Amino acid sequence: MAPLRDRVARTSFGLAQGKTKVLAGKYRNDAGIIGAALLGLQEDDMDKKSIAEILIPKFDIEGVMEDAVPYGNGHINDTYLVTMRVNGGTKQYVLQRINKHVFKRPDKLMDNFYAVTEFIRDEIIKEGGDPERESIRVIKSSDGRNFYMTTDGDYWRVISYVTDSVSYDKVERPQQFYDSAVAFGKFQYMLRNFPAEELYETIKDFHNTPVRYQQLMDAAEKDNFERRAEVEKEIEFATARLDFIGTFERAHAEGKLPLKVTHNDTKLNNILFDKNTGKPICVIDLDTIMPGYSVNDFGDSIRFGATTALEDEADLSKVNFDIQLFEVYVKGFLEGARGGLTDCEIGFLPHAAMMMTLECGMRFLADYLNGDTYFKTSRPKQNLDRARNQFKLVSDMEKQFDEMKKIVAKYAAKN
Ligand code: GN1
Ligand code: MG
Repeated sequence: MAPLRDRVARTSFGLAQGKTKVLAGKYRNDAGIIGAALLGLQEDDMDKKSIAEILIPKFDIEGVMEDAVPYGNGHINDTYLVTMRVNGGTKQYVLQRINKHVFKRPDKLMDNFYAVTEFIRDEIIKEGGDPERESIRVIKSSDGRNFYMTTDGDYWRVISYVTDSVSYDKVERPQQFYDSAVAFGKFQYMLRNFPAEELYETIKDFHNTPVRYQQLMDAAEKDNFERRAEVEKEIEFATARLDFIGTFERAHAEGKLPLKVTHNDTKLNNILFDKNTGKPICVIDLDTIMPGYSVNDFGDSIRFGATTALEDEADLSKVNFDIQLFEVYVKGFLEGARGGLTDCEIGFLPHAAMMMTLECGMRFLADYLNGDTYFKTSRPKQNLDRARNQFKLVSDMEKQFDEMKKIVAKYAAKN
Protein backbone atom coordinates (compact mmCIF):
# COMPACT_ATOMS: atom_id res chain seq x y z
CA MET A 1 0.00 0.00 0.00
CA ALA A 2 2.87 2.40 0.78
CA PRO A 3 4.13 2.83 -2.82
CA LEU A 4 0.56 3.12 -4.02
CA ARG A 5 -0.26 5.86 -1.54
CA ASP A 6 2.93 7.63 -2.44
CA ARG A 7 2.10 7.51 -6.15
CA VAL A 8 -1.44 8.79 -5.56
CA ALA A 9 -0.11 11.67 -3.48
CA ARG A 10 2.41 12.62 -6.17
CA THR A 11 0.17 12.35 -9.19
CA SER A 12 -3.25 13.53 -7.99
CA PHE A 13 -4.35 17.13 -7.68
CA GLY A 14 -3.56 18.97 -4.47
CA LEU A 15 -7.19 19.22 -3.46
CA ALA A 16 -7.58 15.52 -2.83
CA GLN A 17 -4.36 15.17 -0.87
CA GLY A 18 -4.77 14.43 2.82
CA LYS A 19 -8.53 13.98 2.49
CA THR A 20 -8.61 10.92 0.29
CA LYS A 21 -7.86 7.60 1.95
CA VAL A 22 -6.47 4.72 -0.04
CA LEU A 23 -7.60 1.43 1.50
CA ALA A 24 -7.64 -2.23 0.46
CA GLY A 25 -11.01 -3.30 -0.91
CA LYS A 26 -13.03 -5.60 1.34
CA TYR A 27 -14.75 -7.51 -1.45
CA ARG A 28 -11.65 -8.20 -3.55
CA ASN A 29 -12.56 -9.68 -6.94
CA ASP A 30 -16.26 -9.83 -6.09
CA ALA A 31 -16.60 -6.04 -5.97
CA GLY A 32 -17.72 -5.81 -9.60
CA ILE A 33 -20.32 -8.54 -9.22
CA ILE A 34 -21.72 -7.04 -6.02
CA GLY A 35 -21.83 -3.60 -7.59
CA ALA A 36 -23.69 -4.89 -10.64
CA ALA A 37 -26.20 -6.74 -8.47
CA LEU A 38 -26.81 -3.61 -6.41
CA LEU A 39 -27.45 -1.61 -9.53
CA GLY A 40 -30.07 -4.12 -10.55
CA LEU A 41 -31.69 -3.96 -7.12
CA GLN A 42 -31.89 -0.22 -6.98
CA GLU A 43 -34.43 0.27 -9.77
CA ASP A 44 -32.72 3.55 -10.36
CA ASP A 45 -34.49 6.77 -11.25
CA MET A 46 -35.48 6.79 -14.90
CA ASP A 47 -33.48 9.33 -16.83
CA LYS A 48 -35.20 11.97 -18.92
CA LYS A 49 -34.12 10.49 -22.22
CA SER A 50 -35.64 7.09 -21.45
CA ILE A 51 -38.85 8.70 -20.23
CA ALA A 52 -39.11 10.71 -23.44
CA GLU A 53 -38.19 7.85 -25.75
CA ILE A 54 -39.56 4.75 -24.06
CA LEU A 55 -42.51 5.80 -21.94
CA ILE A 56 -44.18 8.93 -23.25
CA PRO A 57 -44.81 7.57 -26.78
CA LYS A 58 -46.77 4.71 -25.21
CA PHE A 59 -49.44 7.09 -23.90
CA ASP A 60 -52.15 9.09 -25.50
CA ILE A 61 -50.35 12.42 -24.98
CA GLU A 62 -49.76 15.22 -27.47
CA GLY A 63 -46.57 17.20 -28.02
CA VAL A 64 -42.85 16.86 -27.46
CA MET A 65 -41.45 16.16 -24.02
CA GLU A 66 -39.57 19.10 -22.59
CA ASP A 67 -38.84 17.98 -19.05
CA ALA A 68 -39.41 15.24 -16.47
CA VAL A 69 -38.50 15.71 -12.81
CA PRO A 70 -39.01 13.58 -9.67
CA TYR A 71 -42.09 14.83 -7.88
CA GLY A 72 -43.85 14.66 -4.50
CA ASN A 73 -43.15 12.92 -1.19
CA GLY A 74 -44.90 9.55 -1.53
CA HIS A 75 -43.39 6.58 0.30
CA ILE A 76 -44.43 3.94 -2.23
CA ASN A 77 -44.49 4.77 -5.96
CA ASP A 78 -41.94 6.67 -8.08
CA THR A 79 -43.44 9.89 -9.34
CA TYR A 80 -42.36 12.35 -12.05
CA LEU A 81 -43.83 15.60 -13.29
CA VAL A 82 -43.63 15.62 -17.07
CA THR A 83 -43.84 18.78 -19.16
CA MET A 84 -44.90 18.52 -22.79
CA ARG A 85 -44.51 21.26 -25.38
CA VAL A 86 -47.67 21.44 -27.43
CA ASN A 87 -49.04 24.09 -29.83
CA GLY A 88 -46.62 26.74 -28.60
CA GLY A 89 -47.65 26.21 -24.97
CA THR A 90 -46.94 23.54 -22.32
CA LYS A 91 -49.05 20.90 -20.65
CA GLN A 92 -48.05 18.85 -17.62
CA TYR A 93 -48.76 15.28 -16.54
CA VAL A 94 -47.96 13.06 -13.58
CA LEU A 95 -46.07 9.92 -14.56
CA GLN A 96 -45.75 7.12 -12.00
CA ARG A 97 -44.12 3.75 -11.73
CA ILE A 98 -46.47 1.66 -9.60
CA ASN A 99 -44.61 -0.17 -6.85
CA LYS A 100 -45.00 -3.78 -7.91
CA HIS A 101 -43.64 -5.19 -4.64
CA VAL A 102 -46.37 -3.42 -2.69
CA PHE A 103 -49.18 -3.86 -5.21
CA LYS A 104 -49.38 -7.42 -6.49
CA ARG A 105 -51.74 -6.68 -9.39
CA PRO A 106 -51.09 -3.17 -10.75
CA ASP A 107 -53.45 -3.90 -13.67
CA LYS A 108 -56.37 -4.54 -11.31
CA LEU A 109 -55.38 -1.58 -9.18
CA MET A 110 -55.67 0.56 -12.29
CA ASP A 111 -59.14 -0.84 -13.02
CA ASN A 112 -60.17 0.46 -9.56
CA PHE A 113 -58.45 3.76 -10.19
CA TYR A 114 -60.17 4.27 -13.52
CA ALA A 115 -63.63 3.22 -12.31
CA VAL A 116 -63.46 5.43 -9.21
CA THR A 117 -62.14 8.54 -10.97
CA GLU A 118 -64.76 8.25 -13.72
CA PHE A 119 -67.50 7.80 -11.10
CA ILE A 120 -66.29 10.83 -9.16
CA ARG A 121 -66.12 12.92 -12.32
CA ASP A 122 -69.78 12.18 -12.98
CA GLU A 123 -70.67 13.16 -9.40
CA ILE A 124 -68.75 16.41 -9.77
CA ILE A 125 -70.55 17.22 -13.02
CA LYS A 126 -73.91 16.54 -11.32
CA GLU A 127 -72.99 19.03 -8.61
CA GLY A 128 -72.01 21.62 -11.21
CA GLY A 129 -68.26 21.38 -10.55
CA ASP A 130 -65.29 21.23 -12.92
CA PRO A 131 -64.18 17.58 -13.25
CA GLU A 132 -60.85 18.54 -14.87
CA ARG A 133 -59.87 20.41 -11.74
CA GLU A 134 -61.71 18.67 -8.93
CA SER A 135 -60.66 15.19 -9.94
CA ILE A 136 -57.71 13.47 -11.52
CA ARG A 137 -58.04 11.47 -14.72
CA VAL A 138 -56.27 8.39 -16.02
CA ILE A 139 -54.58 9.08 -19.37
CA LYS A 140 -54.93 5.94 -21.45
CA SER A 141 -52.03 4.18 -23.11
CA SER A 142 -51.92 4.26 -26.91
CA ASP A 143 -53.54 0.83 -26.97
CA GLY A 144 -56.40 1.93 -24.74
CA ARG A 145 -55.24 0.52 -21.40
CA ASN A 146 -54.93 2.23 -18.01
CA PHE A 147 -51.16 1.64 -17.82
CA TYR A 148 -48.16 0.60 -19.85
CA MET A 149 -45.98 -2.36 -18.91
CA THR A 150 -42.30 -2.23 -19.88
CA THR A 151 -40.29 -5.23 -20.99
CA ASP A 152 -38.86 -5.48 -17.42
CA GLY A 153 -42.37 -5.89 -16.08
CA ASP A 154 -42.65 -2.40 -14.57
CA TYR A 155 -46.06 -0.76 -14.63
CA TRP A 156 -46.27 2.92 -15.53
CA ARG A 157 -49.30 5.17 -15.54
CA VAL A 158 -50.00 8.76 -16.54
CA ILE A 159 -52.45 10.91 -14.61
CA SER A 160 -53.70 14.38 -15.43
CA TYR A 161 -51.89 17.15 -13.57
CA VAL A 162 -53.98 19.74 -11.77
CA THR A 163 -52.39 23.09 -12.56
CA ASP A 164 -51.58 25.70 -9.89
CA SER A 165 -51.90 23.12 -7.15
CA VAL A 166 -49.78 22.31 -4.12
CA SER A 167 -49.80 19.74 -1.30
CA TYR A 168 -48.62 20.06 2.30
CA ASP A 169 -46.73 17.68 4.61
CA LYS A 170 -47.74 19.71 7.64
CA VAL A 171 -50.75 21.78 8.57
CA GLU A 172 -49.88 25.45 8.19
CA ARG A 173 -53.18 26.99 9.22
CA PRO A 174 -56.13 25.36 11.08
CA GLN A 175 -58.44 26.50 8.27
CA GLN A 176 -56.45 24.35 5.86
CA PHE A 177 -56.95 21.29 8.04
CA TYR A 178 -60.64 22.04 8.34
CA ASP A 179 -60.90 22.33 4.54
CA SER A 180 -59.08 19.01 4.09
CA ALA A 181 -61.55 17.38 6.49
CA VAL A 182 -64.50 18.62 4.47
CA ALA A 183 -62.80 17.36 1.30
CA PHE A 184 -62.16 13.84 2.65
CA GLY A 185 -65.63 13.69 4.23
CA LYS A 186 -67.12 14.73 0.90
CA PHE A 187 -64.97 12.22 -0.95
CA GLN A 188 -66.57 9.39 1.03
CA TYR A 189 -69.95 10.94 0.46
CA MET A 190 -69.41 11.11 -3.32
CA LEU A 191 -68.57 7.40 -3.40
CA ARG A 192 -71.53 6.36 -1.24
CA ASN A 193 -73.30 4.76 -4.23
CA PHE A 194 -70.21 3.26 -5.81
CA PRO A 195 -70.60 -0.53 -6.09
CA ALA A 196 -68.07 -1.66 -3.48
CA GLU A 197 -68.18 -5.29 -4.64
CA GLU A 198 -66.58 -4.21 -7.95
CA LEU A 199 -63.44 -3.03 -6.21
CA TYR A 200 -60.38 -5.23 -6.23
CA GLU A 201 -58.63 -5.40 -2.83
CA THR A 202 -55.30 -3.81 -3.77
CA ILE A 203 -53.62 -4.73 -0.47
CA LYS A 204 -55.26 -7.44 1.57
CA ASP A 205 -55.89 -6.58 5.24
CA PHE A 206 -54.59 -3.08 4.62
CA HIS A 207 -56.19 -1.54 7.73
CA ASN A 208 -56.80 -4.79 9.56
CA THR A 209 -55.00 -3.72 12.71
CA PRO A 210 -54.87 -7.20 14.36
CA VAL A 211 -53.20 -8.54 11.20
CA ARG A 212 -50.76 -5.62 11.25
CA TYR A 213 -49.91 -6.53 14.84
CA GLN A 214 -49.31 -10.13 13.80
CA GLN A 215 -47.03 -8.96 10.96
CA LEU A 216 -45.03 -6.97 13.48
CA MET A 217 -44.73 -10.02 15.72
CA ASP A 218 -43.60 -12.15 12.79
CA ALA A 219 -40.96 -9.59 11.87
CA ALA A 220 -39.75 -9.52 15.49
CA GLU A 221 -39.73 -13.31 15.66
CA LYS A 222 -37.60 -13.61 12.52
CA ASP A 223 -35.44 -10.63 13.42
CA ASN A 224 -33.55 -11.02 10.15
CA PHE A 225 -31.60 -7.80 10.64
CA GLU A 226 -30.82 -8.24 14.35
CA ARG A 227 -32.67 -5.10 15.28
CA ARG A 228 -35.11 -6.56 17.77
CA ALA A 229 -33.10 -5.84 20.92
CA GLU A 230 -33.19 -2.16 20.00
CA VAL A 231 -36.98 -2.06 19.78
CA GLU A 232 -38.08 -4.25 22.67
CA LYS A 233 -39.77 -1.26 24.33
CA GLU A 234 -41.76 -0.44 21.21
CA ILE A 235 -42.89 -4.05 20.81
CA GLU A 236 -44.10 -4.01 24.41
CA PHE A 237 -45.94 -0.77 23.71
CA ALA A 238 -47.94 -2.40 20.92
CA THR A 239 -48.53 -5.63 22.85
CA ALA A 240 -49.89 -3.74 25.85
CA ARG A 241 -52.66 -2.45 23.53
CA LEU A 242 -53.62 -5.80 22.06
CA ASP A 243 -57.19 -5.67 23.32
CA PHE A 244 -57.76 -2.20 21.87
CA ILE A 245 -56.26 -3.30 18.54
CA GLY A 246 -59.21 -5.65 17.92
CA THR A 247 -61.93 -3.04 18.58
CA PHE A 248 -63.08 -2.46 14.99
CA GLU A 249 -62.89 -6.07 13.82
CA ARG A 250 -65.01 -7.08 16.82
CA ALA A 251 -67.58 -4.36 16.13
CA HIS A 252 -67.69 -5.38 12.47
CA ALA A 253 -68.20 -9.06 13.35
CA GLU A 254 -71.09 -8.03 15.60
CA GLY A 255 -72.67 -6.19 12.68
CA LYS A 256 -72.16 -2.75 14.22
CA LEU A 257 -69.46 -1.30 11.98
CA PRO A 258 -70.22 -1.48 8.23
CA LEU A 259 -67.80 -1.71 5.32
CA LYS A 260 -67.92 1.28 2.98
CA VAL A 261 -65.89 2.52 0.05
CA THR A 262 -62.98 4.31 1.67
CA HIS A 263 -59.79 6.05 0.56
CA ASN A 264 -57.50 4.45 3.21
CA ASP A 265 -54.59 6.87 2.90
CA THR A 266 -56.05 10.20 3.95
CA LYS A 267 -52.86 12.08 4.72
CA LEU A 268 -52.98 15.82 4.27
CA ASN A 269 -50.43 15.51 1.46
CA ASN A 270 -52.89 13.40 -0.51
CA ILE A 271 -55.04 16.48 -1.10
CA LEU A 272 -54.22 19.13 -3.68
CA PHE A 273 -54.83 22.74 -2.72
CA ASP A 274 -55.21 25.69 -5.05
CA LYS A 275 -51.97 27.69 -5.05
CA ASN A 276 -53.84 30.96 -5.40
CA THR A 277 -56.99 30.60 -3.30
CA GLY A 278 -55.61 28.11 -0.73
CA LYS A 279 -58.79 26.02 -1.07
CA PRO A 280 -58.66 22.23 -1.48
CA ILE A 281 -59.21 21.12 -5.06
CA CYS A 282 -59.10 17.36 -5.17
CA VAL A 283 -58.19 14.12 -3.45
CA ILE A 284 -55.29 12.15 -4.94
CA ASP A 285 -53.46 8.85 -4.32
CA LEU A 286 -56.28 6.47 -5.12
CA ASP A 287 -54.24 3.25 -4.93
CA THR A 288 -55.83 1.98 -1.76
CA ILE A 289 -59.50 2.70 -2.40
CA MET A 290 -61.15 -0.41 -1.07
CA PRO A 291 -64.04 -1.42 1.12
CA GLY A 292 -63.05 -0.37 4.65
CA TYR A 293 -64.26 1.32 7.82
CA SER A 294 -65.07 4.96 7.16
CA VAL A 295 -63.72 5.93 10.58
CA ASN A 296 -60.23 4.91 9.49
CA ASP A 297 -60.22 7.66 6.86
CA PHE A 298 -60.88 10.07 9.70
CA GLY A 299 -58.25 8.45 11.92
CA ASP A 300 -55.48 8.49 9.34
CA SER A 301 -55.94 12.21 8.77
CA ILE A 302 -55.63 12.87 12.48
CA ARG A 303 -52.52 10.71 12.70
CA PHE A 304 -50.77 12.73 10.03
CA GLY A 305 -52.20 16.19 10.57
CA ALA A 306 -53.11 16.75 14.24
CA THR A 307 -49.52 16.79 15.37
CA THR A 308 -46.89 19.40 16.00
CA ALA A 309 -44.18 17.67 13.95
CA LEU A 310 -43.50 15.82 10.72
CA GLU A 311 -44.07 12.07 10.61
CA ASP A 312 -40.36 11.24 10.90
CA GLU A 313 -39.33 13.83 13.49
CA ALA A 314 -36.79 12.06 15.70
CA ASP A 315 -36.82 14.54 18.57
CA LEU A 316 -39.89 13.30 20.43
CA SER A 317 -40.05 16.41 22.60
CA LYS A 318 -41.28 18.16 19.46
CA VAL A 319 -43.96 15.56 18.74
CA ASN A 320 -47.27 16.34 20.41
CA PHE A 321 -50.88 15.56 19.63
CA ASP A 322 -52.69 18.81 18.83
CA ILE A 323 -56.21 18.54 20.20
CA GLN A 324 -57.25 21.86 18.71
CA LEU A 325 -56.49 20.53 15.25
CA PHE A 326 -58.40 17.39 16.19
CA GLU A 327 -61.44 19.53 16.96
CA VAL A 328 -61.14 21.44 13.70
CA TYR A 329 -60.99 18.16 11.77
CA VAL A 330 -63.97 16.61 13.58
CA LYS A 331 -66.06 19.62 12.64
CA GLY A 332 -65.02 19.51 8.97
CA PHE A 333 -65.28 15.75 8.53
CA LEU A 334 -68.80 15.56 9.97
CA GLU A 335 -69.88 18.42 7.74
CA GLY A 336 -68.29 16.90 4.64
CA ALA A 337 -69.88 13.49 5.34
CA ARG A 338 -73.30 15.19 5.18
CA GLY A 339 -74.97 12.98 7.77
CA GLY A 340 -73.64 9.79 6.16
CA LEU A 341 -72.10 8.36 9.34
CA THR A 342 -73.93 6.04 11.74
CA ASP A 343 -73.95 6.63 15.50
CA CYS A 344 -71.56 3.75 15.94
CA GLU A 345 -69.14 5.29 13.45
CA ILE A 346 -69.33 8.68 15.10
CA GLY A 347 -68.70 7.09 18.51
CA PHE A 348 -65.57 5.42 17.14
CA LEU A 349 -63.93 8.56 15.74
CA PRO A 350 -61.62 9.04 18.75
CA HIS A 351 -60.71 5.34 18.68
CA ALA A 352 -59.95 5.56 14.96
CA ALA A 353 -57.47 8.39 15.52
CA MET A 354 -55.61 6.21 17.99
CA MET A 355 -56.04 3.05 15.90
CA MET A 356 -54.55 4.48 12.72
CA THR A 357 -51.67 6.07 14.60
CA LEU A 358 -50.86 2.87 16.46
CA GLU A 359 -51.24 0.80 13.29
CA CYS A 360 -49.00 3.04 11.23
CA GLY A 361 -46.41 2.98 14.02
CA MET A 362 -46.51 -0.83 13.99
CA ARG A 363 -46.13 -0.87 10.19
CA PHE A 364 -43.08 1.42 10.35
CA LEU A 365 -41.62 -0.72 13.13
CA ALA A 366 -42.22 -3.98 11.23
CA ASP A 367 -40.55 -2.46 8.18
CA TYR A 368 -37.57 -1.42 10.29
CA LEU A 369 -37.26 -4.99 11.57
CA ASN A 370 -37.60 -6.30 8.01
CA GLY A 371 -34.71 -4.15 6.77
CA ASP A 372 -36.65 -1.16 5.38
CA THR A 373 -38.05 -2.73 2.25
CA TYR A 374 -41.58 -1.28 2.17
CA PHE A 375 -41.52 2.45 2.96
CA LYS A 376 -38.98 4.58 1.15
CA THR A 377 -36.24 5.82 3.47
CA SER A 378 -33.62 8.49 2.94
CA ARG A 379 -31.56 7.85 6.07
CA PRO A 380 -30.79 4.98 8.47
CA LYS A 381 -33.32 4.42 11.26
CA GLN A 382 -35.90 6.64 9.59
CA ASN A 383 -38.56 3.96 9.97
CA LEU A 384 -37.67 3.52 13.64
CA ASP A 385 -38.00 7.27 14.15
CA ARG A 386 -41.33 7.20 12.37
CA ALA A 387 -42.55 4.36 14.60
CA ARG A 388 -41.48 6.08 17.82
CA ASN A 389 -43.02 9.31 16.60
CA GLN A 390 -46.39 7.59 16.03
CA PHE A 391 -46.28 5.81 19.41
CA LYS A 392 -45.58 9.13 21.13
CA LEU A 393 -48.76 10.48 19.54
CA VAL A 394 -50.72 7.44 20.72
CA SER A 395 -49.60 8.08 24.31
CA ASP A 396 -50.66 11.71 24.01
CA MET A 397 -54.07 10.71 22.66
CA GLU A 398 -54.60 8.23 25.48
CA LYS A 399 -54.11 11.01 27.99
CA GLN A 400 -56.67 13.18 26.21
CA PHE A 401 -59.13 10.48 25.22
CA ASP A 402 -62.01 11.77 27.35
CA GLU A 403 -61.54 15.24 25.93
CA MET A 404 -61.54 13.80 22.39
CA LYS A 405 -64.84 12.00 23.07
CA LYS A 406 -66.41 15.22 24.36
CA ILE A 407 -65.37 17.10 21.23
CA VAL A 408 -66.90 14.45 18.96
CA ALA A 409 -70.14 14.45 20.97
CA LYS A 410 -70.34 18.23 20.67
CA TYR A 411 -70.16 18.27 16.84
CA ALA A 412 -72.23 15.11 16.40
CA ALA A 413 -75.09 16.90 18.13
CA LYS A 414 -74.81 19.74 15.60
CA ASN A 415 -74.82 17.60 12.44
C1 GN1 B 1 -47.78 5.41 2.41
O1 GN1 B 1 -47.74 6.44 -0.61
P1 GN1 B 1 -47.97 7.33 0.54
O2 GN1 B 1 -46.71 7.94 1.05
O3 GN1 B 1 -49.08 8.34 0.27
C2 GN1 B 1 -48.68 4.21 2.75
C3 GN1 B 1 -49.73 4.61 3.76
C4 GN1 B 1 -49.07 5.14 5.02
C5 GN1 B 1 -48.16 6.31 4.63
C6 GN1 B 1 -47.38 6.81 5.81
C7 GN1 B 1 -49.88 1.97 -0.02
O4 GN1 B 1 -48.55 6.38 1.73
O5 GN1 B 1 -50.52 3.50 4.10
O6 GN1 B 1 -50.02 5.57 5.96
O7 GN1 B 1 -47.22 5.93 3.59
N1 GN1 B 1 -49.30 3.69 1.53
C8 GN1 B 1 -49.29 2.38 1.27
O8 GN1 B 1 -46.92 8.09 5.55
O9 GN1 B 1 -48.82 1.54 2.04
MG1 MG C 1 -49.45 9.91 -1.29
